[in-house]
Amino acid sequence: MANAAGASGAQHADVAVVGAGFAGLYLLHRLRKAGLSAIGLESGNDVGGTWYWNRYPGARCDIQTSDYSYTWDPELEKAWTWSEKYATQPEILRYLGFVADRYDLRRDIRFGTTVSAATWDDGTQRWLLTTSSGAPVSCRYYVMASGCLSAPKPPEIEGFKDFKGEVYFTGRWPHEPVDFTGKRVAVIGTGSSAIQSIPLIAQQAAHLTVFQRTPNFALPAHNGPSPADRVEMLQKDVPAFREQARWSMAGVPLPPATDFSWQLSDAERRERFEKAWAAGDLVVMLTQLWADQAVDVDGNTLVADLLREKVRAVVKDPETAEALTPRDHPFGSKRPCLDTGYYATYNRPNVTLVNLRREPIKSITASGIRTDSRTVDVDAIVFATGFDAMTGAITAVHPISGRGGKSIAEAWEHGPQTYLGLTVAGFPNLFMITGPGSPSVLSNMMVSIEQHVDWITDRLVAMREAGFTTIEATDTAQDGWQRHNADCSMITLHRLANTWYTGANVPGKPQGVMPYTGGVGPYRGICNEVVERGMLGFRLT
Ligand code: FAD
Ligand code: N01
Repeated sequence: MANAAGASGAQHADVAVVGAGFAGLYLLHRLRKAGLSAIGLESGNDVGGTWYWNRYPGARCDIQTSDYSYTWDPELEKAWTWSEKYATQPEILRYLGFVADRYDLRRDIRFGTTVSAATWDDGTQRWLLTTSSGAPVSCRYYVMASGCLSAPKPPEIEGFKDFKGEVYFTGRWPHEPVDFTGKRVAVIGTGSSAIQSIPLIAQQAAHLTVFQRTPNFALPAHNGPSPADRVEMLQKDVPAFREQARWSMAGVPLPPATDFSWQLSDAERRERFEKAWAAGDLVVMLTQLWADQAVDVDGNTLVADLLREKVRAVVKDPETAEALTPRDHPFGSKRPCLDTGYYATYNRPNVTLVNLRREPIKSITASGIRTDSRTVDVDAIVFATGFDAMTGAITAVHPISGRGGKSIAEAWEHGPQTYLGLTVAGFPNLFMITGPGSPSVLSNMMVSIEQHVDWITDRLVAMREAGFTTIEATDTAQDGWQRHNADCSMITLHRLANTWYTGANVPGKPQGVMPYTGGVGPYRGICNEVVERGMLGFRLT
């Protein structure tokens, strides 16, 4: 619990936690249990983070909910049962509300409060956070649990403000019901958010026009009850299942395939592929086919070709099928999507695909969207245009001013620099949950979030016991971590795609593979080793 406002008018706490999503909630719980006072600061009016904001039709998780759940309390695991293999946004939000109630977390959170700036004071060795409402916050430790996909990308399309109809952002969907019945609707974008919402919007709208710049790979979710084999595997030994996930590459306990593509016949490869297709699971398709699928272009092309066949098998119009077929990036180098009836939607008479590679958007007008070759008048535009990912929510706090007054924006001018994706040299006592340079979005986020929350809380407790009050990464350690990240990213194919993983989706953003590509298990081992070797790479005072 935080102290009331002090003489300076600031509210004092040991730790300020920005964000009340999966990360912020677990962190608040752990800090409280450790006897540290904490205050949560959240822009939204309730808990949930991603699942509070992304209320668009069809929003679901794409990691099976058996894996996409908290694992830190066995009693909590027993107290909640998911209704589906991939739960809907309302169910995940209910789960987070249930957790907040069960552990009485809301009382430590200031909702409707955005942190707008943060300044380190060398004299007091504290951070002072400026907030959009209420008292500023003075804290010893400042943790950005602010999300990797929480800052929607502003639409950079000319004329956006001229449109007179309804405007929606998938990442800021209204809380009130939205009804497209009888309306002409445009969706801009064909990433995961669009691919989930398009089939449902098409069922309601009089006409739906999808504006696609880059087609994505998408697999059928085959949603329904959790698969029996997965439930059995989990129930047989819950702690072992969770531990295996923690030491896996992607945070899901499936050992990757070890045969190489060239060791398999065409028939064997097809058999494995069809099995993965039927499984309706991204992690299965990304890791279970052959060992070279994620690291070698030829091994990857074999998967990608089979996936491309599937588009042609469903979409009747050959020109539309070709436009929907991804050809510009290896499978998995960009986040693939999980869909329910996505491709079949393009066989509906009320759906049109506009291929922006052939006819780019020129502008948005008062009545619709103008491309190089036509104007499409609509009543509503849905921007499914994504996020300023991984760094957007951090740099939106401006300035975050560290030692000597240097801001994070300056320190990251050429791209994010971190030590372990957890800390930044020159910014003492600042931590990020799933920050750039950690496995983060390349994993089941639950595993990565819990590992970061545990690591940070354990470090704060150890520091308190040893009488330290500040912790800061050294420049040497940070430089070394950057080099290691770059080396790892040369092994996978992520560098071959223009994606939000690399910053390429935001005009002007420095580019480079932002998440750590070495896997969550190896990463966990490194974080543990840092501790075992006396906080290697950190200066403690
Ligand atoms: P968030 O849930 O993003 O919460 C961060 C919170 O911080 C937000 O509520 C935000 O309002 C708040 N905040 C940010 N800046 C400030 C500020 N300056 N002041 C105050 N508050 C602030 N991951 C998976 O592993 N599996 C999935 O299936 C999956 N599905 C996803 C589906 C969607 C639609 C999206 C967008 C993402 C999905 N993700 C998935 C990633 C998802 O973001 C994480 O799994 C997880 O929910 C992140 O939790 P978090 O607490 O770290 O961040
Ligand atoms: O965003 P995206 P998202 N003009 O960046 C297009 C997670 N998630 O919200 O590719 C025209 O993927 C852009 O085109 P291009 C998941 O990790 C998970 O869909 O840049 N088009 C692209 O098609 C996911 O990866 C789920 O050429 C423009 C789209 O908009 C991440 O969140 C569901 C444009 C943006 O796609 C982000 O997904 C939802 C412009 N000016 C999200 N600007 C699950 O299923 C952008 N685009 C669990």
